[in-house]
Amino acid sequence: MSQIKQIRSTFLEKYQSEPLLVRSPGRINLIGEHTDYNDGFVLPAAIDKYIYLGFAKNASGTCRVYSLDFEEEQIFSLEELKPRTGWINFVKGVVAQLVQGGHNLEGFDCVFGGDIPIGAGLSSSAALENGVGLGLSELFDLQIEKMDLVRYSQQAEHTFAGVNCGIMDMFASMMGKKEQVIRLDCRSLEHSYFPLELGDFQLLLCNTKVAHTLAESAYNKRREECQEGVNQVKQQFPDVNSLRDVTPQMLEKARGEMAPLVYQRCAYVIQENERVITTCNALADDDLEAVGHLLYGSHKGLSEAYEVSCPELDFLVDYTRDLPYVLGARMMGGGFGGCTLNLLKKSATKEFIASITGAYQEKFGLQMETYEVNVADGTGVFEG
Ligand code: GAF
Repeated sequence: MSQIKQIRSTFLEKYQSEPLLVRSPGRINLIGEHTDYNDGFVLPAAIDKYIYLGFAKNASGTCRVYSLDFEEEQIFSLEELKPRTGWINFVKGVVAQLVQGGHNLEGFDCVFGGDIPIGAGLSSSAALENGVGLGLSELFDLQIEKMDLVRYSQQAEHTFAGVNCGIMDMFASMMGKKEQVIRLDCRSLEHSYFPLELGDFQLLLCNTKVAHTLAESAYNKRREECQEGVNQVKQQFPDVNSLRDVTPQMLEKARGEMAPLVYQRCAYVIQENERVITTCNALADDDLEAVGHLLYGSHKGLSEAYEVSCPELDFLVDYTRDLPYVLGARMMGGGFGGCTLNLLKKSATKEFIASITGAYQEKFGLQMETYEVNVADGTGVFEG
């Protein structure tokens, strides 16, 4: 049964009504990792892997939410909007933001499920948060701007999931456009769309199927290290507000005052920002070989300087280096597991999947998954 049919039939069975339907995508990020919370640049896109959600009012003060994937219902009152554990936080967190934002909510029922692999770094949580925000805005006719919904999703993540994330994931999921990557300035939120024309090449994700527990604490730690770097540079250059404002020369001048690790983290972020700009130029010139080199450069920085990779991700990237049909590869997202992003020749995809899957199985005893993704539209009401 299709996801949509399943949502409808579960909704009817559990809540006896016909739901309003919303579709919310996961995301990839071509390049620009750990730059978003440093006011920098990123180059993400929404993908054709989705969470589908159904909503209906229930004329009470109670919210009943059913997850198809977890086969579990959770119920909460609009009077009691405190974090719990597990998936419900992504729903409750957004509801809390809407209430705090002064929007008039009443009780509702919701059923959701989808095909974004969980824990793969494809932002299933941002997709869920956006879907909840947009769905409730439509259901209660709140007419909330998409950009405000993006902010509510980010705040939900900070306050209910405990991850001090940047804005990239929810922005890409909400604002995505078919066949276009988004060049986003995470400071001003100015953005432009770039057609992703890969010709004989394509993007392929390899899912390590690992999600190391370090991820959340290390993520928050990296943010702190970047902030420490900014504070030190600021002593000599008072106009600096984030790493976005710091040039390599400024960083060198402040180096003496900095712990070596802080310097290393900041240097990575400054270089990665540069790589986003260079990648946009290479895409505009149809120079996919250059894009491939930049992907490898990003991975090296993430692995060696920012230290957010892991043996499984490094193995998958290293494996591609001698393959003539792969132009570039890198870990994608926060790190410590999840997916690598590979830019490779379409005609070699089958051969690539067979050989890398076998090698990964042999090395780690794990069955890797691969996804051929297409770039898709962002969160919206689903009329199908
Ligand atoms: C995670 C975060 F949620 C994003 O905000 C971003 O920082 C990313 O890691 C790293 O680029 O996905």
